[in-house]
Amino acid sequence: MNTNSSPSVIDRMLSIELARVTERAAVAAAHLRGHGEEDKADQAAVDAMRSELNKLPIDGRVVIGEGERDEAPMLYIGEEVGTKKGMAVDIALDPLEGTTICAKNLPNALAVIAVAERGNMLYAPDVYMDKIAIGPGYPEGIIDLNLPAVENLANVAKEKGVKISQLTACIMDRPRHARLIEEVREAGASIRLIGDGDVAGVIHTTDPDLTGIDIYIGIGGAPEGVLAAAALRCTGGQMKGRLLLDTPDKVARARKMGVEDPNRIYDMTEMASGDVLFAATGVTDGNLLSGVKFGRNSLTTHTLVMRSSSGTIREIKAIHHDMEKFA
Ligand code: VTB
Repeated sequence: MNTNSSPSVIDRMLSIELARVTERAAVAAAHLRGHGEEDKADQAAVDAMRSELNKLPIDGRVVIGEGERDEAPMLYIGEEVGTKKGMAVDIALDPLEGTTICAKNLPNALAVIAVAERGNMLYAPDVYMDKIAIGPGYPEGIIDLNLPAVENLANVAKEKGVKISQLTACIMDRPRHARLIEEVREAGASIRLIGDGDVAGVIHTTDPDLTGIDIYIGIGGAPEGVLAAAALRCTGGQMKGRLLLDTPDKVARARKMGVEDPNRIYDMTEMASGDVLFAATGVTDGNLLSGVKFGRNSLTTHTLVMRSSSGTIREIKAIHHDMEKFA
């Protein structure tokens, strides 16, 4: 059972509408899979997501987006989206999570969006976040960012009823994780090293039988942390995040966005609270979602749509025949 549920506040019709938004972005990016052009693929996804998002009957505000207004002309933080004739909501989005993955046509690039009631998403600056996450079914509080990796692994193994050597941790392949990787290997766990895409990495913990991932550990982008937290709110699971504010400038930027305690550890329910909707469409093939498939007279998308208030998780395989719309 999903223990993270919340009262239903946002119109549930919107969750299905969100699938259209991520489908469009995913298809736009998929046209450029393997082309080696990160920026071009990202821009295509941004354009597509933005035009679809602006059709939704919401008074939307982007809180996690493509960047600050001066660096991102579209879907920047603070941009108002939607028809304005609906509920006031905050939106976290990443039209192409894993631009490099897409450019190389490697697994798990996604188009992602999350919607919450206004004021219910953490306004995370574009800094790093230390993250740890596990899927549903574990007692509350068994992961702790202040504990060494080996202890977190031991706790998860004990609760799962397996040896540490039967656990797999997902970690991003970065020099900053050298020590963490060593620690996890010394503890005896297996590691899946990923090049990018830690939103997918966190989501993969929710279904270890399918993905082979039990726990996500490591430092990635804070915006991606909020998106991942929104997803886990819907699937169940646990996640903690701490912003890495290691310079006075970052502390000041975070303060401007309302972060008072720079060392605070956020629970997933503090990163995305209340009623949350989440949608992700696969761009490239992945462990949970298939990538966009271009057929002769149709194209196929695979999307996850979830809602925290009901805990419903829908997988939508959509066959689109109106190909010109996606050209
Ligand atoms: C991640 C990952 C992204 O950035 O959060 C990461 O999910 C963090 O930054 O796909 P670094 O690349 O600097 O480590 C991405 O890899 C790219 O946006």
